[in-house]
Amino acid sequence: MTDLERQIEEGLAELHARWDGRIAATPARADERPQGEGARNRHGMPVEPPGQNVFEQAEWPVLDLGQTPKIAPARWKLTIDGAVARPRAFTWDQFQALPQVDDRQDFHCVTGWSILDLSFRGVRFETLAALARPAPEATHVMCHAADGYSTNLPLEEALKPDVLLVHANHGQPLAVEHGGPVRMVVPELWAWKGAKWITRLEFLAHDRRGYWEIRGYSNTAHPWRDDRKW
Ligand SMILES: Nc1nc2c(c(=O)[nH]1)N[C@H]1C(S)=C(S)[C@@H](COP(=O)(O)O)O[C@H]1N2
Ligand SMILES: [Mo]
Repeated sequence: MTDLERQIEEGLAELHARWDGRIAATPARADERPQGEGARNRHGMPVEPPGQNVFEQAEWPVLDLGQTPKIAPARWKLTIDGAVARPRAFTWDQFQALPQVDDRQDFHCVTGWSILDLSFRGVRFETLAALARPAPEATHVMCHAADGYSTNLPLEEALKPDVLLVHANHGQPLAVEHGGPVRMVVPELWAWKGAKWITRLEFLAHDRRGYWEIRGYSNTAHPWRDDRKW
C-alpha cells in the first residue's frame, strides 16, 4: 500500500465514523421514495422526479452564467482549504493519480429536464475530503468555480460515494461547455449543486449560501421532494 493509499484509507475511516449516520438520514436515503445514481438506486421509482421531462443524452443542455472559462488541464489546479487539518492542492497529474471511479448516474436540472444514465469517470469527493481531513467543526463545503459560480453542500450530501469530481463522460474528456476539465456532479440533488470548472473546495464550520442559493433556489434541493425554491 502506498503512502497516499494509506492516508486515504485513514481519512475515510474517520469520515465514515463521523458521517455515515447523517448520510443515511438524508432524504434521498431515508425517504420511502428516494432517488439517486442511475438505475442502480432508483429503487423501482419512476425514472424522473415529479415535474421533469427526460431528454436524450445527445440533447444534454448547457446551462451556466454565460462565461465559459477555457482551462488547459496543465493549468488546472484544485485547492482544498478552510476547516480542514490538511489543506491541499492538486495539479491535473496529481488528480489523475488519485483513485478513479466510473459511475452511471442521472442528472436532474431544476428547470425541468432530466438526463438518465450519464457515464462519468472521476474522483470521489470523499477521497479528496479524506486527504484534507475536515476539522471536527466542519459541517458544509462551498464549491468554487472559475467563472465566479459557487454552490454550497452539507457534508452529509457531499460525502456520498456518488458525488464525483468528473473529468470524462462516455470515455471522452469532459466537454468544456459541461465544465471540463473538471466539474462536480451531485446526482441525488438538483444539478446546480454540481459546479462546472471546479477550482476550490472550501470546508466551512457554518452553512453559507452559494450563487443560486442566495438568489432564491432551495438550500436543500431534493428533486424527489419537488424542492426547488425557498
Ligand atoms: N461553474 C458553474 N457551474 C454550474 C453552473 C454555472 O453557471 N457555473 N450552473 C449550474 C446549473 S444551474 C446547472 S443546471 C448545471 C448545468 O450543467 P450543464 O451545463 O452541464 O448541463 O451546472 C451547474 N453548475
Ligand atoms: Mo440550473
